[in-house]
Amino acid sequence: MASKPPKSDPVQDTPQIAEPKRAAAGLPAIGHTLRIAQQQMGVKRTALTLLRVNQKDGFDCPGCAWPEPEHRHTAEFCENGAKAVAEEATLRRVTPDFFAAHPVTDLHGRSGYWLGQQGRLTHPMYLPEGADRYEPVSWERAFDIVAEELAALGSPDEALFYTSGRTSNEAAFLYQLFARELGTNNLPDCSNMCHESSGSALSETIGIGKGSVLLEDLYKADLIIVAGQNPGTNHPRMLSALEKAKANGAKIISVNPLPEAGLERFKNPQTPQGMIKGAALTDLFLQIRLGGDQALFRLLNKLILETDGAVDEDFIAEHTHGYEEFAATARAADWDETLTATGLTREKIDETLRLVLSSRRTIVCWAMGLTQHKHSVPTIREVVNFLLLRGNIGRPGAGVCPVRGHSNVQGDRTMGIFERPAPAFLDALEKEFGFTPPREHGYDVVRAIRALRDGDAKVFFAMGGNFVSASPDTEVTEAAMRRARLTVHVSTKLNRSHVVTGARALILPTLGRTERDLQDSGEQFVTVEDSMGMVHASRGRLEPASEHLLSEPAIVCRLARRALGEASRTPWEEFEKDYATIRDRIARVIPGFDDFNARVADPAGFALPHAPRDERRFPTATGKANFTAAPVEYPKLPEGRLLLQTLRSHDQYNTTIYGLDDRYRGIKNGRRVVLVNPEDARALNVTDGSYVDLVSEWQDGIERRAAGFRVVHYPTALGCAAAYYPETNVLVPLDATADTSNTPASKSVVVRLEQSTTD
Ligand SMILES: Nc1nc2c(c(=O)[nH]1)N[C@H]1C(S)=C(S)[C@@H](COP(=O)(O)OP(=O)(O)OC[C@H]3O[C@@H](n4cnc5c(=O)[nH]c(N)nc54)[C@H](O)[C@@H]3O)O[C@H]1N2
Ligand SMILES: Nc1nc2c(c(=O)[nH]1)N[C@H]1C(S)=C(S)[C@@H](COP(=O)(O)OP(=O)(O)OC[C@H]3O[C@@H](n4cnc5c(=O)[nH]c(N)nc54)[C@H](O)[C@@H]3O)O[C@H]1N2
Ligand SMILES: [Mo]
Repeated sequence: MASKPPKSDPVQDTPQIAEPKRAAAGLPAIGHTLRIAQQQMGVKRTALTLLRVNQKDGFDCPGCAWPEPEHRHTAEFCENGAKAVAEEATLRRVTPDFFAAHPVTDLHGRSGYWLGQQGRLTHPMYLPEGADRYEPVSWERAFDIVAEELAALGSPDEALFYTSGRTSNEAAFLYQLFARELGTNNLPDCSNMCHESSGSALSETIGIGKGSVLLEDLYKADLIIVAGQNPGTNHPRMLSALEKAKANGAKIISVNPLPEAGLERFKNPQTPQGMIKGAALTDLFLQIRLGGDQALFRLLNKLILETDGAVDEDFIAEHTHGYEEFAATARAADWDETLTATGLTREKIDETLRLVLSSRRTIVCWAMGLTQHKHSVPTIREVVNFLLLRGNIGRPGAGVCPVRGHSNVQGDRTMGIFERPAPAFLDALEKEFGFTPPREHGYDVVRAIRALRDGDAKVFFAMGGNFVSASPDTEVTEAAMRRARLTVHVSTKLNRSHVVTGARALILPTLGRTERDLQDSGEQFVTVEDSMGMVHASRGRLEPASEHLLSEPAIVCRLARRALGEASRTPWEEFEKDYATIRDRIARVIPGFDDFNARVADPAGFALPHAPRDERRFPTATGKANFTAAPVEYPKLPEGRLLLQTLRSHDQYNTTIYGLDDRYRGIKNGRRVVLVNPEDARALNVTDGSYVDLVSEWQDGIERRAAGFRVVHYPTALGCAAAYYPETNVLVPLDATADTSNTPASKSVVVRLEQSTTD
């Protein structure tokens, strides 16, 4: 039997602390998964659904963007993938009766966890101006309302079209087409808060903003460096790949302020011996200070340059640009400064260098630990320098591997969800659809919030996600949203963005990945692109959560017809009926998708071209791979302060909270915790178990406060604290962003701890 959602709220947040775990996955993980899944779906649906994840005729796991292995096990799902599926396939429902019983003011007082646990949205709902209750609305009326507000704008650039990374290629392509036919490039997306820094650094240096390795490259590598990533929780299937790489002889270095369980030891749930014994994954753990990675890679580059024969001179001469200037800068790297910035010892760095020099094929993987700092773009460029030096891009077993988050975030970008589209992409749209796309750049996430705040944007439309909770500076963001004329959310589940609204608001409920998508021409499938540029089909099989749901492509098509009217010559009706016709257009507009419909029929999918990977061709401004030289930066910490990173627990998917435990870190039944090194805690005079407020200090002089966090003594790097997002987003100043990519610097927030007044 599926259980009911929690009744009381706030759900009691009373953290209990045990020793952090040293191993990830394995039996406890499976037991835990089934328990969570059965609470949401019941026993039978759990079995049926989980068997379909990532199977040849099944749906793409909505958990993360890690690629599918070629030979899939019958149960190739991971604990957290299963939780993501259970959240969507839940039997709980949020009906019009629910909204009648819960005015918006009531819902606003609830936690994000409680909201999410209520179940799937079943009907389009409308919040009229001045009202305190959402009421059911017909789809026709809903589209009329959006069209009305769009028509009333002084310019299409007063509308914002946000995307979260679960949206399929087909829906994303239509969505950006609609926005551009309307006349705006305002397409902020979750990527702006996520891997934008990777995209910025990689496009400039290697000519394409995507990773250059395939799964089989990991199996061929001699050395894999995993920096700023917690795969045991966020990309559990990556651990199987690392295990295989290791069996093939690879060494693994993990670079992280925290000793993360999955990287220390992995118990593979897919193999009997793996479940019992587990494999030690990390050969060398570099417990780095937050933001110290650029300094680390800079020094390694200096040391490589100083080693005879360590540099791949032929590669550098033939394929790269900017070597001399880079080399001069790198040679000037300073040991003392590096030790300060990283908190590492000379011995650890020497050991790292030995592993680096004895590897002929090196891969660097990274995620949010590298992308969410002020100096993230130069940090990732330094990683590229590091790989270029020894010719580690564009050959088997080597390359850059930014590990993406949302399951189709990379595909959405490929489909044109980007506020700064390439001119060639717009030319192709113009030619195919016969309209003049806007050329001026649009707003990214941070600029979109400023535009709402300043009254420059008035309509906010979201294709998925939870903008209000995911964005930085919660108070500023909430106030900005409230200034909108209209906020619209295409969603599967209730979240905070539905209750912090503009003057009017709409919730448009949609199908999830797991559900059957039936249109006039028959059953449809959609496509997604994983973190390694592999495109494949995803087909839901479950009965939709409600008969009133529309698919994301259908919502865009109907809205476009209503809002653009006669002005649009695009066959929206045909697109809605048959998604194959959308793919035909994608094939004509986006390079690498030729014969899309035919090729996607192959269950293994197909790889998109990647010039650096496939032919060592670098489509940059110089026509070569670019070395770069930038000053080393790292966060400087004033006396008595800590540097706080805001990260994910094991029981959450971004702003969706599955439960209150963070099993691998030994934390139970509470999320308002702050992990502090015992030595720092002593110096700051805070004991384990005491309650503190986190107060962030930034150059604007404004103090931002998150109250009532339990201090947990934890083996994190000195000076570096950690607490969960989104509770801590109140602390991240809107303007504290990464240079160039404008990504919120949510992994380096300067805080002081104050005795809590609210414990
Ligand atoms: N179950 C689950 N899966 C997910 C998600 C989820 O919320 N839940 N989210 C998805 C999304 S959208 C994304 S983007 C990914 C996120 O995947 P991750 O990037 O793994 O997620 P975070 O929890 O933000 O973890 C950041 C990691 O980097 C480390 N770190 C922080 N700062 C630094 C630094 O300065 N240097 C170094 N070297 N390390 C640092 C942290 O200690 C932590 O281990 O996961 C995706 N998959
Ligand atoms: N402080 C701090 N802030 C961060 C981060 C951090 O590490 N620290 N990480 C950042 C990162 S990496 C990211 S990616 C963003 C995430 O930002 P978002 O992508 O905006 O947030 P999510 O929590 O993933 O969105 C969850 C909501 O998506 C909806 N949803 C789920 N599936 C579907 C679907 O199939 N279709 C539709 N239409 N809706 C669906 C549900 O209603 C659910 O409530 O947050 C960012 N914010
Ligand atoms: Mo992300």
